Amino acid sequence: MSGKPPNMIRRRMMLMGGVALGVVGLVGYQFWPRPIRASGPIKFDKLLAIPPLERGRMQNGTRVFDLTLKRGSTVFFEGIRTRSMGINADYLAPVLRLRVGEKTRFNVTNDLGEDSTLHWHGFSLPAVADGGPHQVIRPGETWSPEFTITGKAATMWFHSHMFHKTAEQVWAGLAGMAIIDDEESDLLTLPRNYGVDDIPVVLQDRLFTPAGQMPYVPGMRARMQGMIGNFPMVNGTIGAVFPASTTLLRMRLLNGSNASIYNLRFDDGRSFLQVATDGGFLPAPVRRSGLRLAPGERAEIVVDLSDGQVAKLVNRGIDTGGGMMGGGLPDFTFLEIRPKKLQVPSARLPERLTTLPDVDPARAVNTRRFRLEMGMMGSGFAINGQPMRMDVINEVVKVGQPEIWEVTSNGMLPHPFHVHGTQFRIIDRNGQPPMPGEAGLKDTVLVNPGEVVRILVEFTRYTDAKNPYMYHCHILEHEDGGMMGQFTVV
Ligand SMILES: [Cu+2]
Repeated sequence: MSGKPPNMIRRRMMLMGGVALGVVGLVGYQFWPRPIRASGPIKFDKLLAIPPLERGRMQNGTRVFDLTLKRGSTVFFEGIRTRSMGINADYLAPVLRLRVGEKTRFNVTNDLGEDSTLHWHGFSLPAVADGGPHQVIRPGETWSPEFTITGKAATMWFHSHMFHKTAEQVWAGLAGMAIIDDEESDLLTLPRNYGVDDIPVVLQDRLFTPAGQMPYVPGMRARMQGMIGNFPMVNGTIGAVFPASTTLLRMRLLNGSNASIYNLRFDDGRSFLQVATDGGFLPAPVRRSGLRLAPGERAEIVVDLSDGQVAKLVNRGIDTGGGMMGGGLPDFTFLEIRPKKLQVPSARLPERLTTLPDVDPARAVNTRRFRLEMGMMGSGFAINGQPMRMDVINEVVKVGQPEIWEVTSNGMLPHPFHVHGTQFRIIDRNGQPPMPGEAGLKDTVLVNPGEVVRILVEFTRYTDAKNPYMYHCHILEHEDGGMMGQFTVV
């Protein structure tokens, strides 16, 4: 692991922080941003923010959501208002509750004063409703994509996908979680009382200045490895505590950071059960003691709190594979879960959760290769030698024909590869079948240096010769830099 302060910005911040601390003391701020360190400097004394549930309204058989992208200010540190962006909120968004089979419309109004988009990450939908770089919402305009929710019960998310501005706008807060239910999830005896035993856990880190702002100013290193923060947060709460009233707690983990790959575990080493990947339930719960979650990925876990002991969700720094370049993250705590004295006993978890078809690469009619490329100096981002260009369609895929996509990278950094408009399955990593925890439906897969990752991709429903979907690295600085391509489904 690599626990040293990873860059000069951070060291300079510490110095500036020291100088400014005196000044701040004078004006009476009670808390001061400090760099990420082993859970020390952050006081865990704030209730975890649980975003309100938004169920929309029914209008002629369509579920309708009114969403506004806006600027706001957020109190991350007592006494300091930090400029931020959000969706019907000052930072992040309400959790949208959706249902498989329901026709759904989102009226997305842009009050930011700058161009933006809203991408439905993980959803199978028509390309024109995807919210990628081509569905720009101009300031003051409203964009109203409409589609039927398909697939399975899952934890999805949505975020800005504005070309060259995704990293900056997501950093400011333009992202949120969506929970999809279906008939299968209705019947499972999993914790599902929102905010009580079933909680959203949006994991992020942000780099705060001594004045408590989080401007998006990537230096050369950040353009190369992505913007890494000095404070971890959960649902926008720094130093979050969740009082748990039940013996089992379901946590819907989403890595909503720009660039950080989190190595999650509990501080006391307790194991937990993973019940879902990006696109829905695993066939059966998988017992794990740690979980690596890259930007864009989700995992649902259930943790047993019946021992009544505090459980801290922590990042344990390991080398991300980049060596000096990758840097890795130090150890820190995201969240303290404090069981209440009187615990409500939870129902036993089911042994089977869903059925998934076997991954059969023999079904594939075609193989495509994607080589993720970057140069040394925070430039040269490309896929197969081609940096993202809005007017170039890189691939044309036939509907209903499964394909093998073989993904590799040229450099020393791991890259989370995300495909729009579908859920895929991992065939293998360097010839080895995926571990049980990623053997389910996926839309984002981490490609480690030197690794050949093969995925089975299929588009079954929508065709559009004109409007493309995207595939890209979900390290947002890499994406904005050009590690992205476009494909149509015909
Ligand atoms: Cu990348």
